[in-house]
Amino acid sequence: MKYTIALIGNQNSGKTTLFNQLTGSNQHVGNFPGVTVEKMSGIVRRKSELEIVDLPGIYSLSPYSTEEMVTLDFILKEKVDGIINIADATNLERNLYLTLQVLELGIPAVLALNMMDEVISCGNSIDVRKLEAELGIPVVPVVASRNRGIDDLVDQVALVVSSNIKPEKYDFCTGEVHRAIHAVAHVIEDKARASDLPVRFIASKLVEGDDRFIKEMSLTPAEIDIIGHLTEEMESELGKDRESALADMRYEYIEKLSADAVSRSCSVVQQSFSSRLDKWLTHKYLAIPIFVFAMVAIFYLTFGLFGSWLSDSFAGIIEYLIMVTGDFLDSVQINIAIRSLVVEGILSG
Ligand SMILES: Nc1nc2c(ncn2[C@@H]2O[C@H](COP(=O)(O)OP(=O)(O)O)[C@@H](O)[C@H]2O)c(=O)[nH]1
Ligand SMILES: [Mg+2]
Repeated sequence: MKYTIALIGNQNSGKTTLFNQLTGSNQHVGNFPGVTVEKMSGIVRRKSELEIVDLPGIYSLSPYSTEEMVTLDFILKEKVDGIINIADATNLERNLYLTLQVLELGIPAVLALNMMDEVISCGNSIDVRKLEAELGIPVVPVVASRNRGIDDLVDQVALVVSSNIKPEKYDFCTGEVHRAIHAVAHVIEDKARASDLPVRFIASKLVEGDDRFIKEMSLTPAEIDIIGHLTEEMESELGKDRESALADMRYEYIEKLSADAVSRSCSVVQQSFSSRLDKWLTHKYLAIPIFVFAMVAIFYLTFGLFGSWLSDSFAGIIEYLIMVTGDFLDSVQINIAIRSLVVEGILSG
């Protein structure tokens, strides 16, 4: 039996490094059909029944970029048997966003926590067992660049795919989002199954506003109407749009999870500062006032404070020049007309 495993993760999470460790030189380069996105595949060294496909680096399974669409199409159309989701453990919160979407796919998956060397050398620690219990899939700490944890990862992957062990959990939402997703799942259930699409994942997509799969499932106008209505209800109850509702729900869950499972004695100050800054600069209501304030401040500094300092210092220099030149011309007893021309004409002018 041969199994196809998709390797997915954020950019710079160490995907290519891990891919190389897993496959050695057994690699094959190709393209995804119709796009110029490179597709690397290779056979796992110790387990030749596992074929790994290194997919493009992505941050979510939403259709925001070609890479994200290519990845999702590949996973759904090629019917991959399993997923290795690699996460940069030094940046766990951002990386887990993709993980929550992966779990909804209902495909056997393993989370590879990469860059554990950096987490440890920084003095932090991650409770892997807690993560595993909360996420409902095997979590394996690895250091891809030093070939650590790779054998364990391969064993876990072989186990989940050969026994078809699907993620135990996929429901991370509460309240209005929960209600909307479940109601939509109920509406589409039969047709999604008939089209061999993961019900829960597609329900979240529809609530999020991603309509890509409507055609494939041949939903009726009445069904589409119901979905629209359920989503609008959720938006008005929560007072935010559908995309924010889902993103906020995922981040809330992740924040709680990482507060439980990650202990930080060293904080990556720069990262948290820039992400905090980002949060304000891209805030829904505050972004524009902050932008206007920044522009006014720059304008004031240039033409106000700094400008007046510049013109004051310039005037001071000229006055000094007039005085020095006048004294000099007096001392050499130059013609009064020339002195007047230089001092009152040229310099003062
Ligand atoms: N410290 C450390 N660095 C790693 C590890 N894995 C990968 N890297 C480095 O992280 C960077 C990005 O890795 P790469 O495999 O190109 O990431 P990709 O964008 O996900 O394919 C490279 O400089 C790697 O050498 C790891 O476990 N620990
Ligand atoms: Mg890469």
